[in-house]
Amino acid sequence: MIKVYGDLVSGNCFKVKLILDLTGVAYEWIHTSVMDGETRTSGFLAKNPNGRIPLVELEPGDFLPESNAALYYFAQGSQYWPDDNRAQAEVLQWMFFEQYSHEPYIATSIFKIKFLDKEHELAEELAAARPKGYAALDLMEKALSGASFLVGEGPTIADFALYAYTHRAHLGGFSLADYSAIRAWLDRVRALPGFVAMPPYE
Ligand SMILES: N[C@@H](CCC(=O)N[C@@H](CS)C(=O)NCC(=O)O)C(=O)O
Repeated sequence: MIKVYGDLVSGNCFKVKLILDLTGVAYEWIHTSVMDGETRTSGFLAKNPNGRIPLVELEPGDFLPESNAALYYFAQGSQYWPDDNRAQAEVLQWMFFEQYSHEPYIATSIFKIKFLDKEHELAEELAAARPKGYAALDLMEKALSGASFLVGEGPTIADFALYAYTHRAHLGGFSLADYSAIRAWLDRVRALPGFVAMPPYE
């Protein structure tokens, strides 16, 4: 059985759970905590030298790191990966955008505030991330105004890649109050059959 090393407080890990739940693939979840240093043990580094979760073990000893690589892998043959090359390129465009223009500002702000508990200590860094995170949200809002999903008519892994940290953006100090198209899109993702929510932040 497929194994996923991850922690459900992480949006990157949640992406993998989401695609597996939505496509009905059975998996074993192996809780691996960043905060307890479990991604940096010699045992874990032997599995993923990059020392990060999520990590998928497809077959014993066959490891696939990177959340968006996992989204791609498990979406093959499903409705969440389009057939058309142009649409595939657009899905990838959003997934690269997520890693370069969204996650580095929104996810890292959540981490600094909620997990490191350093909102005051890191106030300058957080303030610098704020306009960049909002720029990513502005771009998504524009794309989703008049569209149900990011690419084409139905949900794709582009939506799942961006759902992960957008629905928790408030935890990083980003308000979605002015983003009605994003909020409606979040609801559409949540309404997909098989969707299982990320556990609430304690
Ligand atoms: N680009 C990677 C990022 C993975 C990542 O940064 N994971 C964090 C948790 S969300 C982690 O494992 N951090 C542990 C560390 O850096 O030591 C992905 O999308 O999977």
